[in-house]
Amino acid sequence: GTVGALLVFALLTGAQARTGAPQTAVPTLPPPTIITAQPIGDTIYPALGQAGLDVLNYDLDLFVDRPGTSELRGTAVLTLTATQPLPALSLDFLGPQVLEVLWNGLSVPYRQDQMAGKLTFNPPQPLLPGMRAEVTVRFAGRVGVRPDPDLPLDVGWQAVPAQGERVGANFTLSEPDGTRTFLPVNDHPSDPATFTTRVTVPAGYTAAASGMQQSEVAAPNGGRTFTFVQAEPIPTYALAIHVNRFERLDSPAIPVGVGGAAVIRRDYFPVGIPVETRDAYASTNEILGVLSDWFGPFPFSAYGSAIVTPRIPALETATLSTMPVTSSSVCVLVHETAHQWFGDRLTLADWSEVWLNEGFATYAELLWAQSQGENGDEVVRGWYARASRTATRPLIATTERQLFDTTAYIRGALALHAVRVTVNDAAFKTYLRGWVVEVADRPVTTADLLAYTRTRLGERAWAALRLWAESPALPPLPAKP
Ligand code: MET
Repeated sequence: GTVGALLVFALLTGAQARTGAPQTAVPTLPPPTIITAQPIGDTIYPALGQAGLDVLNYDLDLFVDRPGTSELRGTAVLTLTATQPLPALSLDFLGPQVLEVLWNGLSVPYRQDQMAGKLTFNPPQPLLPGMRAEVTVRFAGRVGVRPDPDLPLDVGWQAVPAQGERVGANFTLSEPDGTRTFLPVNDHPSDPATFTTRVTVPAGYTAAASGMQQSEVAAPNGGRTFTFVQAEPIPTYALAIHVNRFERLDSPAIPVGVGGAAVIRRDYFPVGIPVETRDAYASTNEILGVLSDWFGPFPFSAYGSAIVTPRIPALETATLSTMPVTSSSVCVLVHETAHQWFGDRLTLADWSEVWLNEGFATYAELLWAQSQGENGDEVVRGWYARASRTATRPLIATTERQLFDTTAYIRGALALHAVRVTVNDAAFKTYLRGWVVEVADRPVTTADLLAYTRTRLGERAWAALRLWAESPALPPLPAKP
């Protein structure tokens, strides 16, 4: 936790400092300016993000000239505001060389520290609460993934080389902090933002991204530029970008949105994958129907999946779940679809709270099974047996390795079941729907859920959740009294 205390950046102290105005002869450097930017203070990732920075929108213009490689060039325009005066700005960026940083259109000096993964600069005046600014970052080069033995995969911009009949492809798989491998971002779920994503790809390729497709236009040499608008704020890791030779399958829109609004339905299947891969996705509309009954209106205006060929975990990228061929089952699809509410719409205040995503998404698998006529006891007993076989811990994670462990998923789901058995299903449904509304405009914590549970359902439900959240040992199997 000491890295979280304060990050100090020496700005303009020599070779690493660049100016965005190369036409000016390099002047004598001004005296070294020491600027400070404090990270958000995440308990698992203490260096991520900047405290007091609020990114409202990311406008991205990306060029994938050679799909299947790690080459990426582009421009990110961030619309920023602040919740405290910020004399220095510090974005998370592990990506390639930055070519230019503009502050409201004017070039500013910057420092790119690839070791720390920070792109730091001083605006001409501090960014004050209530002010808005636009920062433009232009970059080009090789982007990568962030290797990490404590995560189930290397997160970030994935490159899938051509193989046999299949062309090279790229996609994002970024939870928890992979977006910074290819974009300058405030890379923390407590600062969700909207996105406009323009992706230019070579002839024969399709780009897909989170949000609604706004246009597809011709680009030089037979290429195409696809533009997507993600109009509702999402955490940075939930941004999907896919480049592949895709077949897009459009299905009838389904009226499960806010106020019964139609949710656009489209799925992207890479050309050449086994045709049975598609079977699970035929259930998407039914899944949306069942889950919106329990959780309330679907929070986005489109939903579907983009299928990828590497054997990796699935991810709940917003409006467009990223689904490996090897995870193309209804159960995984239910889980990722539930995350659209829990993770993408409701966002985490801290990575240690990730069970609030995974526990709810796992619980959705039981709700789905019951909607298909199963009574569910077997699912719960199976979960309990699994949790009993594994080391357990209180729900709030204390290490990175715990983020996606059995406790986060299974004990998290059992905790919700422990709440459910204290009330009837109608009350439980109102409780789930209310939670989505209650915390819609701030990142969530376990403390929030406990307080909400006590207010909504009373002492017994609260005590049950508290036991499941806090007990060092595994509490007894939840059962109806
Ligand atoms: N949130 C994902 C899931 O359980 C896991 C991502 S692993 C970094 O669906």
